[in-house]
Amino acid sequence: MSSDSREMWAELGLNMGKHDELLSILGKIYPEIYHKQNNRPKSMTYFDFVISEIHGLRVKELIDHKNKGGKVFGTFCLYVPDEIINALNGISIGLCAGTDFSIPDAETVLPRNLCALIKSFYGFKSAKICPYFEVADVVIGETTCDGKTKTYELLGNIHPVYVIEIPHRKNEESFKLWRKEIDKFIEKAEHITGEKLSLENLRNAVKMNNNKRLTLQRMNSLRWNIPTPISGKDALLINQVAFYDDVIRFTDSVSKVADELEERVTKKEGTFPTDAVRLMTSGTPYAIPNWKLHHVVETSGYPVVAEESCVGSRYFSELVNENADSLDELIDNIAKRYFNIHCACFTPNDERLDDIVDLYKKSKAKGIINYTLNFCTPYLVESQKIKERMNKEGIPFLNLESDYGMGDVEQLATRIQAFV
Ligand code: BJ8
Repeated sequence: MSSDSREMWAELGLNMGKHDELLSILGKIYPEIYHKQNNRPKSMTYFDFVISEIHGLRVKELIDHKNKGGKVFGTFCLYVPDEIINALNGISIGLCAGTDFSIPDAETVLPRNLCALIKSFYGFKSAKICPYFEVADVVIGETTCDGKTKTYELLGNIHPVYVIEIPHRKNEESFKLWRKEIDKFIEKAEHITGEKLSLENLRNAVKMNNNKRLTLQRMNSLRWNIPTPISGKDALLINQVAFYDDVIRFTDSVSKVADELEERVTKKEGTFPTDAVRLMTSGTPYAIPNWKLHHVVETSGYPVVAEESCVGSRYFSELVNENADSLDELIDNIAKRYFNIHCACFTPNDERLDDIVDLYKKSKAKGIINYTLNFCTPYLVESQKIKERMNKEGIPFLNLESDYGMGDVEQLATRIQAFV
């Protein structure tokens, strides 16, 4: 990292000692996990560069955006509508939440038996080790799981927070509540940015985000070929970077990866042998830099070919209907698209079971690893329903629970090998 970046972090008030330590850990694990892979697509160079500058250039871009009058919105959940933020000259950033490095700081305030993702993000803020957090004008929280809902109350004491209420049932009354929540969010976002939503700026933002999701669909569906032309780890990295890179540049870079993968498919060139046992995952999100499960699975010799996850199919499988004659109609279309995300925070959530079966068939996987972060009640309990459905469908299924620590890596590898 350049000395300019160090100056920038100091100005943001980061805890420089801890931040250096974090970057040094990342600097060691990334080459180990990523560079040692077989036959990576050349177009992944862009994503290697993004990681090498993870707290540098992108943070600088956000500061430049703010200096020109724009705003930055930090988020932790798929239910926060990016289109509205972008239409109002805001940038939406998925904040750091994927490492145990920040967890000891969080545990001075939060209970230990809470999901790692929540503790990780709280620790990033309380210990001042995430430049994105310090750049964010506001964090947009949501009432999804109880852990996040209550943590946003505490977070509100140390950072500006606005919480969107997420209904938990998929019926007409809940949709009406959701639509009102979107209106309230628009009002808040207009107030923060000083901009006004119009049919034109919202339509542009919808198009831009649809394009991004379509490109992710294209890249991810190329993984379904045999042999798979890209490792699950590389695909995961792309799906993670989606949350904080510039939308247009990111879309362009993913498109280049997809072009290269198409060529590989034509030549039957893969990253794993044609007869390698293909696996897909379902479950809780993989916030960057949580590469643990994919690393364990793929170093055991099995390519991961799809993820039913918020860092995966739940993020890109649905688009916003662009056909709307009025602003109100377009907002309605956005509300519908987001209401149709099948998170376990909804009850019942049986559409998710269909999604998993559908992705399993399309990806030509041979088994599903259902991965849940420890203490995530909604996904842990829903695992039972998934198991019952997969048993009925005759789909091999393995339930794994883990956190961000590396202590269980060998045990995970043994269980995965036994499953295969
Ligand atoms: S739409 S999955 S991003 S809520 S893993 S913090 S649920 S205890 S992250 Fe999520 Fe939105 Fe749903 Fe997706 Fe709570 Fe579970 Fe932790 Fe979770």
